[in-house]
Amino acid sequence: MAITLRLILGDQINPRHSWFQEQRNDVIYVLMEVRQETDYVLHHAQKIIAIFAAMRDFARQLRNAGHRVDYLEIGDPANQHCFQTNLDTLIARHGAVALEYQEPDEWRLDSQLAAYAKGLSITCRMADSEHFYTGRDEVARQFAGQKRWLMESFYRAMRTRHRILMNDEDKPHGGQWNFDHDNRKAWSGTPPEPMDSRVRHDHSALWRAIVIADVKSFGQPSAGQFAWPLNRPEALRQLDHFVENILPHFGDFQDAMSSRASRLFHSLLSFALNTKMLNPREVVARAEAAWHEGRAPLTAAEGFIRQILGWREYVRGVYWANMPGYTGHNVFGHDLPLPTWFWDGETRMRCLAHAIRQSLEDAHAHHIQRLMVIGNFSLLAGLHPAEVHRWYLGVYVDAFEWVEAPNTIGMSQFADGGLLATKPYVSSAAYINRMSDYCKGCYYDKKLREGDRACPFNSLYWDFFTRNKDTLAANPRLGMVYRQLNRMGDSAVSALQAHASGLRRQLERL
Ligand code: FAD
Ligand code: DLZ
Ligand code: SF4
Repeated sequence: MAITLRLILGDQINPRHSWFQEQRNDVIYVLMEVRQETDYVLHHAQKIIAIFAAMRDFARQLRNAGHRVDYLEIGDPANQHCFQTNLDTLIARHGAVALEYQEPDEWRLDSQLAAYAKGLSITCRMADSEHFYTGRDEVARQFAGQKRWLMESFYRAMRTRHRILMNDEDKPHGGQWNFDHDNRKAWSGTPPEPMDSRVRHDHSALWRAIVIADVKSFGQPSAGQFAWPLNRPEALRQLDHFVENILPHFGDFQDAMSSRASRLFHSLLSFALNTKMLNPREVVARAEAAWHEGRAPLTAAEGFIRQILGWREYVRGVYWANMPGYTGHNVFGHDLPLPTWFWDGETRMRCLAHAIRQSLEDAHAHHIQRLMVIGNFSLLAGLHPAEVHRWYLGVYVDAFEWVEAPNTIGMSQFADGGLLATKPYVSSAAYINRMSDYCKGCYYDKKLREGDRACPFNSLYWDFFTRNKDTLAANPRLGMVYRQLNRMGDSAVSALQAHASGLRRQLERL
């Protein structure tokens, strides 16, 4: 029998892919737990466990459905921990005449597998992953010849093309494309944060295998009480729970933060989406239906759909249009190393202590913690964007480079000079105080700009705009900032800069 090997990567856990809809004796599915993937960046323990557990469960499902599977575990002595060498062995072992793989989402693996395929003497084919709304180059095609790319224009085109939240006259429901201005309430404790109803797993045995294989990691493994979904049925249950109980509040509190709540009204669906257990179309359809049926307000449904139909597809397009090279951008020439408290949360800045500790405990933080606390500080302080990128890529359970890098390098660090975002997302303490309870009880004073107890965000904010005047002053969205800076006068600005320089010299002690 002429055997075809089909490689399934750790973020391709999609039982609805057309590959699996027919049973073929001449196809062997291969999955492998390899050091090349665990080690390309230092990973959070939960990310490694979540991927391996999902891969193992997927292999089990495939076998139960009658498919042939060859699975290489992390501790298998035959495992050479590299896709090419393992594939060479498997091709020889099974006498395979063809290799197929689904399009990888990361440039790194895409080019690695393409180079490998070129050198093979057997047939090799890359299949569609059947997941995204858009092809890799669709965003680039929409903006061909245009200097400025805008997520909002892309999002409107997607709404129109896929007829999502559109009326019969092809106009957006509610007369507006975007309800962003309604999505900015702070959270005072009401309504209460929803219960976390996710199924818990005991992955202690898997964790032991990972440790025995000497895979390096950081963060809490939480192996005995593991919360990330194992498979599609669990992800669907999580989606149901979110749509029925949480989505109605998503819009109002989308940008809120709290020291008393880690999840607030976010979906926690990014891991299930990025590993393809869930398809973005079904998630969007559920949110749209909840609005149609009167179970969620339009502001909430639109806000949630914008993240998936808009941002998620858009950042992927930016990634493929700019790789390789995107992760090396550093328009401000920032070069400071990450303070060691990025690895334990031991800082007196209450906002950062909470967001970082939560990231280390849960392998998750919601968008505003990632953007306006950790990312905001990193940019204002002048941390090296490639180091910040590696931290984000390692720490979050949903982090895969195609989505993490544009968010970190582009949206959060503005290191690409504005390819993705129209202005840097930075703020002083005033914004963090408005959107959270972090500043109450913080060692630092949110109102002070200078002195030992002054909130570091304040002087760093003004110093950032002063240092980077040449790059930023012409940006029309920053006119107000520069007018305010001009009004402050040279000596006040110099004093703030001196204070900020002092802070940057002692980041470890903040
Ligand atoms: P929700 O708030 O419930 O949003 C619903 C879904 O929308 C998410 O599951 C996600 O699929 C999508 N989404 C929301 N915002 C974005 C966005 N900006 N870009 C792409 N998709 C989005 N998201 C990742 O999936 N992986 C990452 O590695 C990642 N890194 C980030 C790094 C930085 C610096 C920032 C600022 C954001 C990053 N994001 C990343 C985007 C966002 O923070 C996460 O998608 C979100 O926090 C996941 O939690 P959730 O599922 O509860 O999201
Ligand atoms: C993230 C990850 C990890 C930690 N380990 C593996 C692995 O051992 N085997 C595998 O097939 N995939 C793994 N992954 C997911 C891949 O890194 C992911 O498929 C690529 O980055 C493409 O997006
Ligand atoms: Fe963060 Fe400053 Fe507020 Fe403290 S005062 S929580 S450091 S913003």
